Amino acid sequence: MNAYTFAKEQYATLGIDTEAAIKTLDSIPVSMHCWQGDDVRGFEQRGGALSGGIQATGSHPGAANNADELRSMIDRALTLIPGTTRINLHAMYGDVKGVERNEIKPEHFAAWIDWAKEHNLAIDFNPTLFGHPKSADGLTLSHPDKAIRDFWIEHCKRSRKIAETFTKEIGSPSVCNLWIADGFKDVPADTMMPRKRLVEALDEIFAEKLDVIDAVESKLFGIGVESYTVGSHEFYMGYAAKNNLALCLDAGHFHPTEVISAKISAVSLFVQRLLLHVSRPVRWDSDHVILLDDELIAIAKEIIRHDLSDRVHIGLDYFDGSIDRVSAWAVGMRNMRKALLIALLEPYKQMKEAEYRFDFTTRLTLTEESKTLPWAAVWDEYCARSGRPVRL
Ligand code: RNT
Ligand code: ZN
Repeated sequence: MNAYTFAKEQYATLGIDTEAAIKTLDSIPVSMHCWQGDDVRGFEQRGGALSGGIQATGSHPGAANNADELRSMIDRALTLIPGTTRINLHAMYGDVKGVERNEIKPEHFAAWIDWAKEHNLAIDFNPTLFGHPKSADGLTLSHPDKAIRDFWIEHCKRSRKIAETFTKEIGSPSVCNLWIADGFKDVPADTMMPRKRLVEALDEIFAEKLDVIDAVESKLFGIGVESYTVGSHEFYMGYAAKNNLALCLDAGHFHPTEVISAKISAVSLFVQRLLLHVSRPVRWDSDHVILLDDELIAIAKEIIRHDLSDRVHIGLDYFDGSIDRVSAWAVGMRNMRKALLIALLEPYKQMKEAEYRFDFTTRLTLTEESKTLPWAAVWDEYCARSGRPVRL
């Protein structure tokens, strides 16, 4: 008997159908972030450093220098990654050399659309509001200067149009996520005014109804923006709920003992959609490659247990320049899917039933014993059937 057949039988005794799990696993989209491929530099070639309090470190050779190189790196990664993959682009990754951010158009992304169609990939999108002279004060959409606000508002409106073009051309709704670094290094006197300006700017950006899934991403702090962030969690939680947008929860954007897995069921009762930026913060929002660790599995379990995969969009968000970048994608994407598989194969029904009868002993026993169920044999089978390597 091979390992998979044995695993299938073991799971069947618990009422778990491994074939159904494999099918569901394969269909859940995971959006792969293009910015791991070039350490978040983009292709504007303005020579500016990454800003906004995020940082890619490491000097492993092979960072993409242009869109063709990036696409061929993604091509290689895709040969290692099973399942439904989407590609997550930032505005600075189009054919945008010499193009100002308030002038970007769908045509600057024509090569990405052609490539995505060829590969049967859907595309998600992000306006880029960092790494630019007009973000140098540390404020963009909340800047006191209306001309600067208007520049970024225009960039965001155009980004939504580009995302809508992806939706239409590819036939799958594009998730368009807005993150800004706006904030202060030191304690501000007026915490209110920048937030009021941000509300006004967002109202303008989202005024036009477009065929995209709009998301907004909060943050606690960044390097050089330690004391105050305009777009805090409470800010965007309120804004998203009130305006029916998706709320983006990034694993690295909260206090060190907070985890996003603990937020999913609560927030999902008040916002229609969530976007997850699955990342690994090491002591700060360091954006390390995600491991198959307890938190990753907890995130996957929250999505699967509550049947949220239609309205919780999974995207990865990390960038490590110290290792091979294709491997960084492959390891992280496979880990996300392994976590989903573990979640799909747990005896949740029995655990829940025990809990409902206040039988916490059985709940604990099932939780712990299920950790050594042979999920890895199912994973190997899934990789082999998908034509992807069982081991990297
Ligand atoms: C930064 C945010 C944001 C970025 C990407 C590049 O802290 O997490 O999502 O990582 O937009
Ligand atoms: Zn993020």
